[in-house]
Amino acid sequence: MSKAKRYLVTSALPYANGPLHIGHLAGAYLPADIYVRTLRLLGEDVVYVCGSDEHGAAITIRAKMDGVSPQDVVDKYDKLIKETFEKVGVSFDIYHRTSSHLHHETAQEFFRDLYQKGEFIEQRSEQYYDESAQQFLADRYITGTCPKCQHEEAYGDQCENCGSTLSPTELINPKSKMSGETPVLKETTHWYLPLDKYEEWLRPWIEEGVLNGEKLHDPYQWKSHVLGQCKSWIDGGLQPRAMTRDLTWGVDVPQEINGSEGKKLYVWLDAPIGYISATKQWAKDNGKDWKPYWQDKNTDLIHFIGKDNIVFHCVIFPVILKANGNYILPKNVPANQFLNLEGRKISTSKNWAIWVHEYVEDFKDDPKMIDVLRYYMIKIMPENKDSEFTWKGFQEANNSELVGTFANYINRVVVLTNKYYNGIIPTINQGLEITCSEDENETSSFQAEMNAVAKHAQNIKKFIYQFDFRSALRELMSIADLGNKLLQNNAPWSLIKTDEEKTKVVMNTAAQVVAALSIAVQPFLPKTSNRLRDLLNLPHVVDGDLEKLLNDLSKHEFLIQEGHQINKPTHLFSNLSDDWVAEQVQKLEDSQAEAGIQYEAIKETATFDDFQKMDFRTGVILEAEKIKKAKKLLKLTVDLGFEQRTIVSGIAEFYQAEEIIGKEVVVVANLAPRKLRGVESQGMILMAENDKGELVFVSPQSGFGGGFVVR
Ligand code: B3M
Ligand code: ZN
Repeated sequence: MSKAKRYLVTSALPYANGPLHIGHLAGAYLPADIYVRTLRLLGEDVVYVCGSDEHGAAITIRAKMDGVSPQDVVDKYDKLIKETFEKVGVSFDIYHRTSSHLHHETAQEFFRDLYQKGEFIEQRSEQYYDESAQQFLADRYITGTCPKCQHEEAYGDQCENCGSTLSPTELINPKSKMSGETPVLKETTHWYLPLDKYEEWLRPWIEEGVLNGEKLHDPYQWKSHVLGQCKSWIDGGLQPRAMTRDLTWGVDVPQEINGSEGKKLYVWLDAPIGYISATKQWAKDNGKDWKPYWQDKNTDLIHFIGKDNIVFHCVIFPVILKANGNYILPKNVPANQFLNLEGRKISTSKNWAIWVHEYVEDFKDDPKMIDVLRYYMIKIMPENKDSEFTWKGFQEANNSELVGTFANYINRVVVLTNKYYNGIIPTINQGLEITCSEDENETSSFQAEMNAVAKHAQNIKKFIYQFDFRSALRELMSIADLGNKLLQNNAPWSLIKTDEEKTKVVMNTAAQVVAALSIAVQPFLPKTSNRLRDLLNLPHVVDGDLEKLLNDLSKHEFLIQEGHQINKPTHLFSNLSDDWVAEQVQKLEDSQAEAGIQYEAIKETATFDDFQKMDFRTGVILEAEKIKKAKKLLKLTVDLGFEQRTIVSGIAEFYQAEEIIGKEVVVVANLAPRKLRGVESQGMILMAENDKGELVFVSPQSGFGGGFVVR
């Protein structure tokens, strides 16, 4: 495979149904931003596209909850999301949106092409229909119990708990998200993409990188968890998948197609095409040709996403691109795993999240805090496994690394250069020996130290090409470490008393290290790069400057010239106190508590007659045991006094089996029995959710606050 002539980089289009949280940033945006910034600094031709994903259930359910139109929802959040990305320095070449006319046109062209090529299977089938909302229900409009892991909030197309791909009719106890009622099955026609038909080329393309006998990518450069998910999806048997839905909001199925009335494109057909329409818009805005970026095999197409989007980017979208016939396929899909927060999953509904726009607002008077957030998020980036954001960890990364290593080093060089040479970079005799930064017992030289810096700078480039951003960041910090040791081992503050010429070599070399940092830091901490360049009285970094740095280092060229005047010292970062950490944690808990009073949208009004049908009985738990491979379920034997019941209850995350034996409980005794993990459950235990989102028993003695759920 030859080296790419150009790059088309995408980040997952965020649903415009709410603000961004730090998990989004760490997943699909920060890694992509570092990658494209590095490519630009290496002089590569790269276009980075994204935009708001404005269709699908995520939008219409939000609109219903807020009592506004879907367009109102997307207009509000498209604006907020776009501004937020700008403020944290995610440097798209275009941030577009899928409600645009150009996108609708592009998506319809794709559909028409697939239809005319006969790629679709037209199929009448039964779909869930909500009789009170008077509409068919697409996948995300239906929730129910996952047949694979019993997760009770699984969606019609996917269970986010175990990652299984589902179809709505597989859900146990399906409920409509529009009305809360049980939907009915109704006949409708849709156009299906026969994914099974493409397995023949899909499998070798994914597993070996080979398509029609040509090696297109190296699967060993793909993340193992990405390949693993694709393989299990293909091994599980690809099924025909409906590419249209009965919806009122989305891209219309081209109206010339018979039966298209009231039909929209499935959001996962339309959204990835958003990358192409965004590129078209970028080309229009910049007088460029979009086609080479999507249709020339010398382009590397890279999709940055979160792990829940792997199958759509590695299977469905490539199938659509290949079926069209004019498009390249992705070179890599470096999906990240998930970021957790203070020991818990980030949860929008429970407001357990750090909202990026709120962080930006909180620290709007302290711009360096944007780069502190970027730094810590790169340091803990969930590249190959889920990782954890803690405010304590945030403080440690800032205080010991950004302040202790990076900023202190730079400050010492600037202070001493101003003190000894009035801020003028000294002229040196490069032949003089100095003490080695790596080993205080070894001698070194200007050239040797530049070689050491060059090694780390080359490693930054290597790791970024491998999408290993954590290692790349460590290499950046190794350059600052090298500088610190150069000063420590040569002690210019003493050396100047005995050997001025040698001191000049040490201080000039130290200044070159600072100049190298000012360029190499830019992809990670763009604001810091600009502030550091200002401190050095040098122009801000521009495209090609990393390539120039690597060349200059290899030839021992000065990065900052002898005689150059730098500015007075200023602190790039400052320590964060324990009180500051406590304040952030408190803020998080307060916002979570507030959320506690924002119940899930209250369901449709239940009439008294509805409630009358429920038969509540008291009981005592006689036996309790975990159910194998079902992390949330306990199998209970409950004595109702007049009979004993077996009841399966989703409380295993909150209670140990042995601790609830003997507990008095309230049972919903007249629910239809249902099988969960092979066990027939004959009723439900009444539970209440407290303000921490934990489940507590509604017992015959105790009262309870807040809304209640039945488990
Ligand atoms: N809108 C975001 C998500 O599932 C989804 C990505 C689309 S990328 C084409 O989190
Ligand atoms: Zn599941």
